[in-house]
Amino acid sequence: EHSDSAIASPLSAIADAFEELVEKVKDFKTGSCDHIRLDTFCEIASLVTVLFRCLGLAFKFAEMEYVSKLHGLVEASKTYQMLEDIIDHDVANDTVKTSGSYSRNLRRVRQGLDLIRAIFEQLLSTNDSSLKGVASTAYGEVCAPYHSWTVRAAVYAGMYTLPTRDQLFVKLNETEQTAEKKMRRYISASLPVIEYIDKLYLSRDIVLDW
Ligand code: 1PZ
Repeated sequence: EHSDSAIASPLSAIADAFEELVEKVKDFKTGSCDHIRLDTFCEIASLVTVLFRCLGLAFKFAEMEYVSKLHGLVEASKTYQMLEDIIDHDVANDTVKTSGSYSRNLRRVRQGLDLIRAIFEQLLSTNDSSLKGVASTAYGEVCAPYHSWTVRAAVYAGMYTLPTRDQLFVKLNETEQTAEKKMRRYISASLPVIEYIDKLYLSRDIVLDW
């Protein structure tokens, strides 16, 4: 039911969806929060894939990677109801960090959401007409420490093919002015969700260095 508005303004749809989701986690610290349903999380995480399409062919690989991790979680949602259920499943089977496991896919999707947050923060704090610096800083902060040397080299090489800042906003059906508020809304709403996911691991003594 979100589809018309999602096409007109993908950024609005993304910000709206995260704000709705964050309602569930905002009382996490007081212990009175609802837990996040896996199917709901997958739906919301799939909204951000429109952003990849603005980046050009060089980032097709990033899109395919992200979508494949998300697909694993969609499959899991047929069996497991809540985010914590997949982590408990992998803890019990000693597969938390195993390639392709639910917990590992969740960790990767979470890194993708955090990367978008970092990109938006960079876009708000610079006026560079090129996206290369914005993207390199955000990627270096959020994802590079956890990616192999080969992947990092490919990503940095791809940075030269990114559209310009203006082209990005045009593709998103936005202007600098209309995008600014929506990016701020995503930053505020995604942070508690990201923190919530991290706590699911940390509370089970899983160190997040991978
Ligand atoms: C406007 C600014 C544009 C910035 C573009 C920055 C793009 C960064 C692209 C990152 C590509 C990552 C490619 C491959 C990563 C894989 O090594 C890992 C492996 O996981 P494993 O199988 O070992 O568990 N895969 C991932 O981390 C999943 C996908 C991450 C992609 C997130 C991209 C989000 C980009 C948002 C763009 C707006």
